[in-house]
Amino acid sequence: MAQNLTFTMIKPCAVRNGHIGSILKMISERGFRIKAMKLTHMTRENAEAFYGIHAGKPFFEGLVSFMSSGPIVAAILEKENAIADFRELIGSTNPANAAPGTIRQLFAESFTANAIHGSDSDENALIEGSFFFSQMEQF
Ligand code: IDP
Ligand code: MG
Repeated sequence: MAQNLTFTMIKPCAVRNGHIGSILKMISERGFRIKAMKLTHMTRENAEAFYGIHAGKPFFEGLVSFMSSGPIVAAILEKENAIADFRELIGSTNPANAAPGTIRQLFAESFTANAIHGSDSDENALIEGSFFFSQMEQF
């Protein structure tokens, strides 16, 4: 896949708390273009599969319950250097360590309920985007 795409989810906590608009504004102002987007709801099975790499870790059960607890916004974003720039925009996984002005620092509720997902590599962006968008390979 081209190196200018990433996959994101606005997680259930941020949707519940009414932050979709604020987060999309930050994403847009940082220069990302939305290539595909939908409001959807992961089942427990979807969340177990999506986060399969974390199976067996102490936080896995809580993560799966949380991610299937309400609607999410899934999206494919395009920008030069998308993976790294988006990880910078969202901030550290643990919001307690997230830099000021990052999405997680502003909107996270907890380590697990940390407002937003961002892919960590081009390869995973393709895998994760394909999980939600059948046309992923065409972008
Ligand atoms: P990332 O989302 O920043 O890439 P990962 O290590 O891939 O972080 O973990 C996936 C998600 O699992 C995190 O975004 C967070 O919601 C949750 N998570 C990761 N590590 C912990 C932890 O130590 N405690 C609680 N939740 C965690
Ligand atoms: Mg990750």
